[in-house]
Amino acid sequence: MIIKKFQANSETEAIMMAKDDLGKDAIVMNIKTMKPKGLFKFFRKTKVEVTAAVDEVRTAEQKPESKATSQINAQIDEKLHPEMKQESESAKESKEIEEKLNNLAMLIEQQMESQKKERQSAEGKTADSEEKTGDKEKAASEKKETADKEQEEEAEKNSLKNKSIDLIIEQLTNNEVTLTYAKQIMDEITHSGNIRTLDEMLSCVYQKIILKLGEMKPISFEKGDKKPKVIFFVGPTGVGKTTTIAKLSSKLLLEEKKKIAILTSDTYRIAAVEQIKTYANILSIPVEVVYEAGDLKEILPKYKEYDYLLMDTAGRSHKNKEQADDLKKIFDAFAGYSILTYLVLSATTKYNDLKKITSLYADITDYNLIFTKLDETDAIGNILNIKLDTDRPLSYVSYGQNVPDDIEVMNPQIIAKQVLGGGDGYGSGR
Ligand SMILES: Nc1nc2c(ncn2[C@@H]2O[C@H](COP(=O)(O)OP(=O)(O)OP(=O)(O)O)[C@@H](O)[C@H]2O)c(=O)[nH]1
Ligand SMILES: [Mg+2]
Repeated sequence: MIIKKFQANSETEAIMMAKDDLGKDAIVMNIKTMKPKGLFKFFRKTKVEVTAAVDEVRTAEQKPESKATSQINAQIDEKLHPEMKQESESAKESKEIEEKLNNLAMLIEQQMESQKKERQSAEGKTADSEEKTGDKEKAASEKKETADKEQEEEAEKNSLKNKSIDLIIEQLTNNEVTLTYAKQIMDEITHSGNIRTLDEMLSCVYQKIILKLGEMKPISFEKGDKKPKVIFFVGPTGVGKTTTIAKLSSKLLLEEKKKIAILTSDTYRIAAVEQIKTYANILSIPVEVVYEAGDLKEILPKYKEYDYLLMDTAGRSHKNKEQADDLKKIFDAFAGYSILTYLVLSATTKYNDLKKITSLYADITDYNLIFTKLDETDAIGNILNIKLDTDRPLSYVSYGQNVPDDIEVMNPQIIAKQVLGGGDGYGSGR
């Protein structure tokens, strides 16, 4: 569905603009008088705004989906950013995000309210003329009118609710949440039966996504863990495993004051050992090269007093079974150690490939998820898809090449906001 707003000096003019742009099948969803006051005071002149919608299928030739999406996003941004600009930096957490979503809900509710008022004023005019025909007749017709009006209002509310559900599903799928998961989220929310207002609907979707993303699992010691704890970084070629190790090493060393060493079994690529040594030298962290699993017998006793051993591995093609077997051997060599494994995935990888990769690694070990390259895409729905597919904990996100700055523990509120079409996510130069 394509939803667009048209502003003009009169209702007729705005409707004509809508029909011109969207075609004769366009349905008028709402008519609103825009007054320069209240929450949306940035509307300077009194104008009439018509919200019109048309089925995408009918307009597919003239209106590609991406255009519709950018229109909706632009509308949301246009309404929400003036408030955002006035907010202070420190208020950038959950309260602010919820406020943005609430404002979106208020916008939709305002549309409902103004539609109701306009209908009431039209009915008021009809009632005035009826006054002349006699009080009794008027009372009877008023009763019927009230019942009709209530019915009409209920139907309108339901239709607007359905349109809002469609709009939210469209936002989610545009950001690459699968249609199945988008529908599942909306079903869970609407079937809970507690949603009374649109404000509540948006708030529930936002909260539900945060809940589904679950608790983050950054590097830490857990009950029963032994020192040194071995942190594996595995994943496809070029996703950012080595860069992620460099970023995290720096944080663990400088911010958490941990004693760490880096091990690398990536001896396949000529420059790989040099790459990790360059980072490690800057931080004065020891590096050990593990050519084969047997080397660990000599290497490991040197690091008994260390907190963490960060293990870099060669990028594996998820199609190569032999490479997967090599990795298993290295895991086996660490039997008896406390191990935490991160599967590093790029947010730019296609969903179907991510599914294959995650299922391959599930055969090798339990893992936690790191997503890299969030700066290279806005559509980060795959984070939610893969979380729901695998039920493995999420942990860090990386959003640039700068070591050590461009990494942090994933903030589910930012992800939830971004998949709902909110700006300022990890991909926008944080
Ligand atoms: N834009 C962007 N680039 C990144 C990010 N993380 C890593 N890179 C870049 O991706 C490229 C590959 O990074 P590596 O750390 O070598 O990736 P790898 O997974 O170790 O690669 P292999 O060892 O060959 O499997 C480098 O150019 C990195 O600078 C990120 O979050 N965003
Ligand atoms: Mg590497």
